[in-house]
Amino acid sequence: MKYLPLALAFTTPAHAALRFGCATVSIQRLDPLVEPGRIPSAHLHQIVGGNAFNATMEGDIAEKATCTTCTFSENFSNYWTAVMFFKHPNGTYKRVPIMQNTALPNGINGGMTIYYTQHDFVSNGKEKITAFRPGFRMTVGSPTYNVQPGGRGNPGLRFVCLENKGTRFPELATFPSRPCRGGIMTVHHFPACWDGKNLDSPDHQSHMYNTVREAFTPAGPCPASHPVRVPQLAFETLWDTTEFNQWWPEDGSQPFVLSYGDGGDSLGYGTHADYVFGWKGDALQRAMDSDCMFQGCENGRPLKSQSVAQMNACRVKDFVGEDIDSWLKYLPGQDPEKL
Ligand SMILES: *[C@@H]1O[C@H](CO)[C@@H](O)[C@H](O)[C@H]1NC(C)=O
Ligand SMILES: *[C@@H]1O[C@H](CO)[C@@H](O)[C@H](O)[C@H]1NC(C)=O
Ligand SMILES: CC(=O)N[C@H]1CO[C@H](CO)[C@@H](O)[C@@H]1O
Repeated sequence: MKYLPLALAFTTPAHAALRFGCATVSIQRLDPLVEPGRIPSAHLHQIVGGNAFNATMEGDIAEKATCTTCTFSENFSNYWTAVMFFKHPNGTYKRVPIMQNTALPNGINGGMTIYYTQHDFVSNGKEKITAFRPGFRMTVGSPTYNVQPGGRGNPGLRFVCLENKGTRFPELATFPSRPCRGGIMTVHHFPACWDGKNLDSPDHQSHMYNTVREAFTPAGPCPASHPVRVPQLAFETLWDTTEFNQWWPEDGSQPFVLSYGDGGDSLGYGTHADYVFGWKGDALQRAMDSDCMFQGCENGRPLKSQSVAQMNACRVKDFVGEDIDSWLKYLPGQDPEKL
């Protein structure tokens, strides 16, 4: 089968853009950003990146990790999202497997595709892109959004009904309303305007400002309150929903849910993602200042990279130790007898 290019076509690779795969480092109920220190956290996450991921993460995690599941080998950021489940008409839940994206090296175990772009895929918008600093963290979206927050919602948070792994359009604000032949992709674009001062904020969002538009198209200018343009960070996760299409409910209702229970009637508006910066030294700044594109940034030009086997070998201990893979009566964390 022939796949379409992963991203929009580009002709002049004049400015830096990072795109790389990260294998799953852990799937468990921890959330060091929103619920620090709580074991287990309220809902399940899929985490990729460095092995310093833990219930509590403070300071510069690049100093604490020893490996990462991402292509770029010495830089230990963590990236996480909710996990997708299928709700069978018989009322039980099954975790949806994560599959590898197209255009990445073969054999990556689950995980996500991570992007750090400048303005879009073809230019830097003639602006200096300032890398995140040690200790920086942020979230985008919120599990509490259970209605459409006006218009088409946050244009950076999208679902794609895949015909195959290369399908990118249309981008949907909600879970697809029909079975998708090639699975479902979730996309999380983070805000790219920073206040220039705070590494975090009480809601993990107000130090950032969102000018993001759909589908990696150029974002608007940063406002005076958040004047510093940082890399445009985005995650893509491909969920292999195909084995569940045979059980699509007869009443036509949408059967997929995110791990905090959003989906079904609330359609997935609560989709969200989290980021903790963990590149060592000035590695990300050097990449953003360079002209490298995608795989062209690997092998020391300017970033050191590692093999898929090394990526897959990095792991975080399971601190929670609960069953997440059987047909479950409740989503992890939602058994009323254990709340
Ligand atoms: C994770 O946190 C626990 C305490 O909650 C600590 O004992 C452990 O050393 C930490 N692990 C890592 C890899 O930082
Ligand atoms: C629900 O359906 C699945 C798939 O057929 C099956 O494996 C599971 O045991 C069923 N659970 C119940 C409670 O019927
Ligand atoms: C891949 C990459 O950029 N690696 C860099 C991570 O950070 C260290 C500095 O501690 C650099 O030496 C690596 O080149």
